Amino acid sequence: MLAMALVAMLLAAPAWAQEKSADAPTAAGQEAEQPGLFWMPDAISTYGEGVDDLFVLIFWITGIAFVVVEGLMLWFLFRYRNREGREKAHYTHGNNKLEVTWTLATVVILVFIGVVQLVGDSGWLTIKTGYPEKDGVVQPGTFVVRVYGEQFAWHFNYPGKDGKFEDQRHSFKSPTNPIGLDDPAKDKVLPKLVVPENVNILIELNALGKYDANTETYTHPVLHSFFSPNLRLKQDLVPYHPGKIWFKIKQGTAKEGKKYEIVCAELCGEGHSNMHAPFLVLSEEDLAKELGYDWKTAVPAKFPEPVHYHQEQKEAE
Ligand SMILES: [Cu+2]
Repeated sequence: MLAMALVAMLLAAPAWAQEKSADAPTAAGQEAEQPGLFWMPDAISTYGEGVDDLFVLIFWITGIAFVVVEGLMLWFLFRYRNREGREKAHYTHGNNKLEVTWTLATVVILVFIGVVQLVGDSGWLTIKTGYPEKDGVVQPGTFVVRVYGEQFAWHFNYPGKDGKFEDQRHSFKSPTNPIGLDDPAKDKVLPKLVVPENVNILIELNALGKYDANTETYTHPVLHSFFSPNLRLKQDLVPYHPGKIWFKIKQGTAKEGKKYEIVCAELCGEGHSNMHAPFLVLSEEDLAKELGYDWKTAVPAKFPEPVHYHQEQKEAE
């Protein structure tokens, strides 16, 4: 009964959630976001809809199982409650046939979910294999960014006009060079992620340590997680193991210039909750203004080799 009421509430939610957001004050020039099914934020990546489909499918499978199991439990509690003249409950071994049936049914459901997300072009397989990069070479026409996460900030490193990323060392870090780029004037570093629409975007994720200029040592980077609810994308930043992610903004889904958000989704210290950055989808014109050059003329073919702590120390000696 309770479970049914809960499901009914969930189903009814989008209607009143929408009303509420329409009344809420919004920033100038920004439309109120229309929440999707179950309050989902707008999906703006090409595989976003596929992730939502999978979410809804799993929601219904587990939701129905939840209602059936809890419903039966409540019904049995009521049906076999203590009454005068009733026999006491006694232990029975169970029912082999029933147990084999529900084990096999679970296997079938799991295999079904596994197969479903392999087919089509918006499943898990696409997210994990669709990189616009082959054998370490970036495909032409790809928008490339190096992202650095540190306690507790995000830095977005775009290649400069020369179409190359600068090498990065912790010992180069300073207040005006927060990442520690070899020549920070040659690259573009922003505290926000800006991307174009409808092209492949390839991002390298790096965890950044802290540098102490007095002792000339740096503290090791820690785990963070790059999370964009609107992209339906989340990936850990593993120290010394740069990870790659890719996405493409589906044409017509993102509001140009609207402030979406990148957040850290891995508890990384006491400032973790402050670790978020703006994320904007821009027109080619606005993007050129932000970067100071036309990104299409400056696509790097490769990322610099990752540098490990010991290598950096050797270089320093
Ligand atoms: Cu964090």
